[in-house]
Amino acid sequence: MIKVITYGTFDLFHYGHLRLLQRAKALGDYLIVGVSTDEFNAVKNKQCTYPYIERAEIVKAIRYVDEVIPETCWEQKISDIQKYDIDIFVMGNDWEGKFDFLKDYCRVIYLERTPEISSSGIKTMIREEK
Ligand code: C2G
Repeated sequence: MIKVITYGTFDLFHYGHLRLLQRAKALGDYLIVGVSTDEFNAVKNKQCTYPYIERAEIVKAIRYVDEVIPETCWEQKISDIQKYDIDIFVMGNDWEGKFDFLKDYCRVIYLERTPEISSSGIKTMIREEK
């Protein structure tokens, strides 16, 4: 069984997130998603609209996702890859190269980001509609 892992905030879940998870799952048989906790988002300087519990529930409900784990820090990836026996690590290519150090532990694949959509863009659109 080929196991795939990816990580992210997945705030205001949108089509770009869906396509990333869809393509990540297509690379293997089992997809684990590390959803960033609210505390870790503060470390990432990322303002979230939805709290972790809601973001994790939404990701867990996506048909391509087999398991959701909390992402609490930058450093957990290597131990996650070993703990969950991961074959492939996947991220959108806005992270191109940033996780190449994981190549010692599993395959690393960066997937094309979906253009024109982002959680921050959605927030801006809603603000401007007011
Ligand atoms: N993504 C995408 N297309 C978009 C927006 C996002 O493919 N239009 C991808 C990102 O590249 C990422 C995933 O969807 O792989 C989740 O995006 P974010 O929630 O923005 O994740 P991020 O804040 O980049 O956190 O340790 C890794 C970090 O937790 C990644």
